[in-house]
Amino acid sequence: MSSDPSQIASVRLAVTTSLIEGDAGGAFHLVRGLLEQGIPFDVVLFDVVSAAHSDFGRRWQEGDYRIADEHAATGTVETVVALLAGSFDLPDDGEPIVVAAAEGDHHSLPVRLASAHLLALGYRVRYLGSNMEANDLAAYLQDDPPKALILSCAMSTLLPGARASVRAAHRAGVPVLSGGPGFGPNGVWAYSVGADAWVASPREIDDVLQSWEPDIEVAEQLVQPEPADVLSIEQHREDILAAAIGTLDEPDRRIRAELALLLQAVEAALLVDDPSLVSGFKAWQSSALSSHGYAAQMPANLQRGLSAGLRAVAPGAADLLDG
Ligand code: B12
Repeated sequence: MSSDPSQIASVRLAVTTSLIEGDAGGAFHLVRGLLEQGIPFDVVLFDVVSAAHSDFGRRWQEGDYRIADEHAATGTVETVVALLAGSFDLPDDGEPIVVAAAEGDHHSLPVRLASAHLLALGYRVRYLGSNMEANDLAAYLQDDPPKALILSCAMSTLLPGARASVRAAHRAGVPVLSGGPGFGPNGVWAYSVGADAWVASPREIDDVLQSWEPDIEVAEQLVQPEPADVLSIEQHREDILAAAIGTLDEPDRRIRAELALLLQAVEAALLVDDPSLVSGFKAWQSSALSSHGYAAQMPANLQRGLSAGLRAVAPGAADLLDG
């Protein structure tokens, strides 16, 4: 059956209301109704369930809700996607696929959506969830290598973790198809961390898997060796952050967390050798701090403090941050 856009829009609105109320049963009932009418699974998954979550996320960022409301909505949508995914039998003859979020990435919804979509297409999907530790991932993939690892990364600050995940898959001889906003605009940083392919939407995964001819050695050749400043930051992280905190006037918990994130952005930019990652992150951080009521000079203070902390141990990183 073809999908009626106005019906899809009205169910999407009703699902958004269920998410606000934390009502997974109500949301599941609504989307099951669409499936029973013959609306395609991918339309229900992405244009209704995921889109309702995005609607909620937008309202959340505009400040209408609290952090706990976001957790409730994401938990509710995850339950709905898990229920949908759970209605498929794992096909014996489906092509084996493993789906996971990068090491350090706690965003599980994108991987749940990708898994449900691939299950519906008949793949034999193993879903490993968020923050999959790279060494454990390598051992798991080695035991029973799938056709590919589908790797998600939600934030560019997490690219070092994504690099560890890609390397783990390659050690096991498994190619990596990557996706998520963490890999940058149009996936610009996916290949710098060694991924074999990148797609903008989970809907494109199947086409790539059916047509690609990945070459792990070639993908690894595109990765530059880890810069010395990255190793130096790893060794001195606590000292760098302590020095930066010392330059600020009684920083609260949020500000300390923002400093650590800014340092991660610098590490990620060094890893992919792209200063625009830091400038993009600084712009996002300024607007996030301002919307949480911090003084206009706070972002510049954080940058100055971190630069001072970095200068002695990783001067190239300090230059990058100042640039
Ligand atoms: C839910 C959420 C969380 C939850 C996640 C819970 C869970 N169980 O998943 C929690 C609370 C854990 C969380 C934590 C954090 N989060 Co968060 N989070 C979000 C939020 C609201 C939704 C993310 C999501 O699930 N999106 C669903 C996906 C499917 O939507 P999408 O990204 O639009 O996806 C499209 C494409 O990008 C693509 N795609 C996306 N992923 C993938 C993957 C694959 C494989 C493929 C093929 C395609 C693909 O397909 C979709 C199109 O159909 C976003 C804001 C937002 N609205 O996106 C912030 C957001 C991602 N978080 C953010 C931040 C800063 C954080 C924290 C640092 C907050 C903090 N101070 O602690 C931590 C970091 C934790 C960590 N180390 O991972 C920022 C990132 C900003 C940046 N510059 O990078 C965002 C953008 C919010 C914001 N604007 O401030 N977060």
